[in-house]
Amino acid sequence: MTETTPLVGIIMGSQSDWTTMRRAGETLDRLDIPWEARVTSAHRTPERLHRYATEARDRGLKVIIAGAGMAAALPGSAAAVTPLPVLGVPMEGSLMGGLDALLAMAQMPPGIPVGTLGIGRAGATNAALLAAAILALGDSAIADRLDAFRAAQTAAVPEIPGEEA
Ligand code: RP5
Repeated sequence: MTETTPLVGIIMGSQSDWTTMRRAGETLDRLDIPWEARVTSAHRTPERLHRYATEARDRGLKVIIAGAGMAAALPGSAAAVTPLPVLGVPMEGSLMGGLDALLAMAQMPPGIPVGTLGIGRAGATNAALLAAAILALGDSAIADRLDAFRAAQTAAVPEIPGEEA
C-alpha cells in the first residue's frame, strides 16, 4: 500500500452534492489524509454503488463518508454491504431543508448503523473530522495531526470579541 492509497471514500448521490461534500475533502486535506470521491446514487446507479461499497475494504478504504439528499438512501445502502464505518451527511437542498435526509439516515433499522452528521457543510466538515478520529485510533501520525488541528482551532478563537471583518 502506498502513502497515497485513499483511506476515506467520499461518495454522494449526485454531482449537485459536491459543492457541499467537497468540504469533507478539504478537511481531510488539512489533515493530510488521502481520500477519493465518487458519485454513486442508490437509486440512479445502484450497480455502481454496490460495486464500490462491496470492494471498498479490499481496496484499502477504512471509512466511507456518504452525502445524499431527499430520500437519502445512499449511506444506508452502502452500510448494508460493507463492514466499514459509514458516516452520513444529509444534503440541505430539498423542500424540507435537509430534515428529510437527516431523518432517513438517522432512522436506520437496528443492525445496520449509519453514523449521521448534521445537515450540509457543517456535517461534511464534521464527517471528515470524525473519520480522522476513527483513523487516529490506529495511526499515531494521524492522531498527532488531529491534535494539532484542534489546538490550532482553539488558538484561533478570540477570548474578547472584536469587530466583524
Ligand atoms: C439525491 O437527490 C442526491 O443526493 C441529491 O442530494 C438529490 C437531488 O439530486 P439531483 O436532482 O440534484 O441530481 O439522490
